[in-house]
Amino acid sequence: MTRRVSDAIGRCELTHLDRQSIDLSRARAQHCEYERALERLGCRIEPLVDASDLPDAVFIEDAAIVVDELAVVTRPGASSRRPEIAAVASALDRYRVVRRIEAPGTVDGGDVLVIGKSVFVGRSSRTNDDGIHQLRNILSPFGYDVCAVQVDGCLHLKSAATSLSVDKLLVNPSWVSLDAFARFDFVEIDPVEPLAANIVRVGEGFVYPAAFPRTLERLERGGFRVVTVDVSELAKAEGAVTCCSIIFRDYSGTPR
Ligand code: CIR
Repeated sequence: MTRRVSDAIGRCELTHLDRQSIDLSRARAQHCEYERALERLGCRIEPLVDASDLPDAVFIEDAAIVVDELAVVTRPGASSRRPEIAAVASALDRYRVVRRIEAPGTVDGGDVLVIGKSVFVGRSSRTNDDGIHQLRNILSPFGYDVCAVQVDGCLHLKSAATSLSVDKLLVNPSWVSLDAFARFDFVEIDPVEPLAANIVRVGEGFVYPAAFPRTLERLERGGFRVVTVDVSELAKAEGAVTCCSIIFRDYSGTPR
């Protein structure tokens, strides 16, 4: 599931970056390139309704967490982003039972790293303890182990750690303690590319920003099959690659 780049992206939330002008048509072209890369890895793209007045709507990952058994629609930490969730909830309703994070809880999907039945949740400027508690209550009956992880110096947990396989993570250890991930092996980003720990995994294929050639070299040396995309305009809005999609299995039409 993806959502088109809003006309209003120039008014996006920014936490760690200074505002730079974003070329809208270039951002849209890059977003299309990203969607094509996902298709090459076997995804079917379902674009959501336009949200021309919602600056950050393209970063759809933050609006929901989808696992096999259900979807959890979040309550984003930035209040400007809360109007994004209505359309995401109704689109997901066709695929999953939908649960919600309620006030005073806040969760951004960018803080939620799901690997099998392990769910790591960043405690960040966007995701609070009440939100983590609610997420644990929703997911634990389905056998998920929800573990809070402190995140410092970056926007979301997935700015600091994403999955390369069931037992290997791509990490920036300056932003998250690796103690939380005791059972994992790691590929560390090249230190001159601090934002390089965010990668999209679809099965054994990957979509990754072209902006991090040194870390890409480490990944390729490790045998990972990576498709690169230029997402430089979206990066000006503090968007990474995982945040531009919600990836899940389509069981609709399959009796479960
Ligand atoms: C925000 O600050 O909310 C957006 N400008 C960027 C969100 C990026 N989301 C993500 O990495 N999951």
